[in-house]
Amino acid sequence: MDAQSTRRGKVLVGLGANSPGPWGSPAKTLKRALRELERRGITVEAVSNLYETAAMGAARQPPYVNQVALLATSLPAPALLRLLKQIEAQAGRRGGRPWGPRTLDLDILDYKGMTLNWSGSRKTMPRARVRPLVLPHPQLELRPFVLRPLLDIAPDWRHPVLNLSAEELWRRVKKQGQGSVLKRLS
Ligand code: PH2
Ligand code: MG
Ligand code: MG
Repeated sequence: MDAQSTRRGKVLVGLGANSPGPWGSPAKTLKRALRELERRGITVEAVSNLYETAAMGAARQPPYVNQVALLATSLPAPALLRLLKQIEAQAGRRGGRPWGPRTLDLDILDYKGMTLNWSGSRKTMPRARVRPLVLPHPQLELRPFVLRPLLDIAPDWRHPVLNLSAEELWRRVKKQGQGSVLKRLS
């Protein structure tokens, strides 16, 4: 990891849940996850509204609650990822199918503008058991459930590879008719 990663900087994280767990409903679980991050020394600088979104990419499953948060941290990306996985486990997340229902999903969408293992908007996700960290998060540019909440807190954020803003990406997915998401919950 280069020196940039140990400086305090901005990180975007996507939160999602579509199954109740030990922390309660999906909405309660997301709220608690943000508290856990703060308890571990991460600054939560901004949070989006909550959105109820149709499950994408997997056979019939309950709708998700999704949110995006802007964090500030000096943790290097791999350490932050480990922390997110710990919080997912605390929230009752167990292995399961890669895109199956989950009590909590925490994804690093953007880590200080860094690019790592990114190989384009692939149609398929790697199914390997241990997946390498990919930055920015793969396919975020195709996902209304990420782009809409992102727009709440960082409309001018630019995709580090595609160099399009959140606003431009959101307009693109809406035009392609993939924007069937969304009910604002908060
Ligand atoms: N996450 C997935 C797969 N599909 N669909 C919605 N609406 N929201 C998600 O967070 C989501 C999904 C894999 O992580
Ligand atoms: Mg995810
Ligand atoms: Mg995930």
